[in-house]
Amino acid sequence: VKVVALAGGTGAAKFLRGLVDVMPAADLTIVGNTGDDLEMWGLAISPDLDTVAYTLAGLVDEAKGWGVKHDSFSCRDAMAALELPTYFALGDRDLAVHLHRSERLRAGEPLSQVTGDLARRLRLGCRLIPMSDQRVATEIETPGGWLSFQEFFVRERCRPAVLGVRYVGAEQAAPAPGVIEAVLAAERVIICPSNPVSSIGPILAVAPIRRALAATRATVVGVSPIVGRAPVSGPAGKMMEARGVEVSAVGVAELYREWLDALLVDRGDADLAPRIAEHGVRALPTEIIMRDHAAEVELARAVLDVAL
Ligand code: FO1
Repeated sequence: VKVVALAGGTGAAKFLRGLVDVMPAADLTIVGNTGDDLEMWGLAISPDLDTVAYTLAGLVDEAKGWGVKHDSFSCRDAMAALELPTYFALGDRDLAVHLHRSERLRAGEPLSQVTGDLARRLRLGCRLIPMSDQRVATEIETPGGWLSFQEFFVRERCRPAVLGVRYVGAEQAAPAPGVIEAVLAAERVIICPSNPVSSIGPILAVAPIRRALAATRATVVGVSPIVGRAPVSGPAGKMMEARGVEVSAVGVAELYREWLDALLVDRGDADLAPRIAEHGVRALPTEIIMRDHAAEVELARAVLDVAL
């Protein structure tokens, strides 16, 4: 079965680690969010692509859910001593990827080519494609003005109120090579358990990707990143409120209603099924909290087993 997964960072990466245990990695194409990308110390950083790649390669720092395990931060300490910005913590080992990516982007290679090559070097076995080779920047409107995603998320620790969210450049952005073909050829499209506004939102903001999702014959299955009235992690709640949808699996279904066939929700949210059905989405109560690798595998199996 050919599978396409739309993915953000940590939650998606854990889910995908389960998925490659229950299907041939060669049949999987991951389309990654690049709305969180940033430049730091002159380097091009793609946090969500790296989180997915490090997690599938067994290199991720499990405690943080991003970065490389057992990393050191000597470069950051030296930057701090020079009074340079260090709010975004790049580890010494992590820097290898950013240095290499930046060098190739500067030489004119597209991000998709660099990412595909990195996936091969890390022996992921599946395809990892950024949503677009053009820059799409997620920005958050706060009472103090617009912030880049990482300024809001890391520097300001998600503290400011969220008044709005925009995806700068999405209108003009083309999907990266292979994205549309993969969606159209897929038998299953998975919307990973990621922030629907800041992780999946940027991918859906690229119009040809939206159209391909509407046209594909694949069964489109999502996993809710919201349990009860709160996100499993991160600022999805504030962002969904800014979007004017309820912070619950119902709001997730509403945001994805044009494309989604089924949504895996927490067992405790089973009573939301009729309201989710109003959006044309079938709710499937499941254990969706990934406490350990066995739970990641179980959740992946549940997503592949969905039959409508
Ligand atoms: N998240 C943080 O909260 N603080 C950091 O200093 C930080 C550094 C960082 C470096 C590389 C990388 O790939 C990810 C990093 N992240 C950090 C995580 C990142 O902000 C998030 O994964 C997202 O962009 C949200 O999906």
